[in-house]
Amino acid sequence: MTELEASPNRETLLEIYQRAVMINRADMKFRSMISSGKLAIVYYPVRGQEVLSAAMMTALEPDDYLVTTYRGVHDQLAKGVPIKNLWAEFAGKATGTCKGKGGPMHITHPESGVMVTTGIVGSGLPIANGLAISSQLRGDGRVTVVCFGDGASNIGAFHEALNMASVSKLPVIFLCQNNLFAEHTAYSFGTSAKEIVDRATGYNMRGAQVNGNDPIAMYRVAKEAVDYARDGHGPTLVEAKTFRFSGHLLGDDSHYIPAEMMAAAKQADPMPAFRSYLLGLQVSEADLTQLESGIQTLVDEAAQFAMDSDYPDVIESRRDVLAEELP
Ligand SMILES: Cc1ncc(C[n+]2csc(CCOP(=O)(O)OP(=O)(O)O)c2C)c(N)n1
Repeated sequence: MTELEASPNRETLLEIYQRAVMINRADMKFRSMISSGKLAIVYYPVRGQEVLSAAMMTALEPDDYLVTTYRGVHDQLAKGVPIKNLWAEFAGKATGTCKGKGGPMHITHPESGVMVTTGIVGSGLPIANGLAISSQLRGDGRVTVVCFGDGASNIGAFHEALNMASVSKLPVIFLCQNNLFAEHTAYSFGTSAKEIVDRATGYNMRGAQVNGNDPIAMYRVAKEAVDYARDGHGPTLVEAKTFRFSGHLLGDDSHYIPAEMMAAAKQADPMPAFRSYLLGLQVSEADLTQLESGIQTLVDEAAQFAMDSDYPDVIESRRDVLAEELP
């Protein structure tokens, strides 16, 4: 762990840990419910990327904006989407964040700043610019974070968005969660840049590269980028290095990830490492266990809430779609 001046204090670290555990337990619950046939959805695992997202979202204010992707449950939970409504939306139920009409790939919850979740790779970046322009015009002081993977940095929209954000000094953070694989494609197979952060230079933009699995380093980089944007200096491209501990989606056996690479990543699992670090800060084992079991209860209750909720009435499919509501 790095010990730097702008490091998060003990209270902030506990906040990050709490969010990371929520993500971790939710991810495991989704897997077990899908695997046992209780939930029939396409699921993009986030195990391994918990700390990165928890640290980034802790550096934001509740009304800051977030745009994320299909692999976004870590971002959404860390940003504060109520877990019961998130779970219900995943299950397509009327109590979901979008009344069951969006599903896992379209989680939207403006009350917690989650404005868009998209399944179209790279498409979130220009949308984030739009949100940032609105903040700039209104002078509301909000910062927008847009999350995407390493593969998305090869899409045209990435390059257009970085150029525009730099020209207009938009209050936006481009957070590339570099997990070294795009769908089933290794980084070096599809990405020309040695480091994604180097692409910031081409757009005369501030760039920062960080070990996203280190909560202290990740929080510091996140906070600096947030302060920079909020103070009117413009965007930052953050490349956070991480790893996903499973295939692209649940059911993908990840055979294309070299076994030794997977083993090394699991050996460096950020969750137990973070836990040990907190114990070293004189946080007691009893306090951590209590925190973890409290979160497990919330996750279990959210899953049950989703299962017990009704599916939307068929009329819902026609509501909120056209400007004029149909009778
Ligand atoms: C425009 C577009 N092209 C292709 C796809 C199919 N696709 C879905 S996810 C994905 C890989 C994206 O990888 P990356 O950006 O690294 O994100 P990760 O899944 O690793 O988080 C691809 C190619 C898509 N959804 N949208």
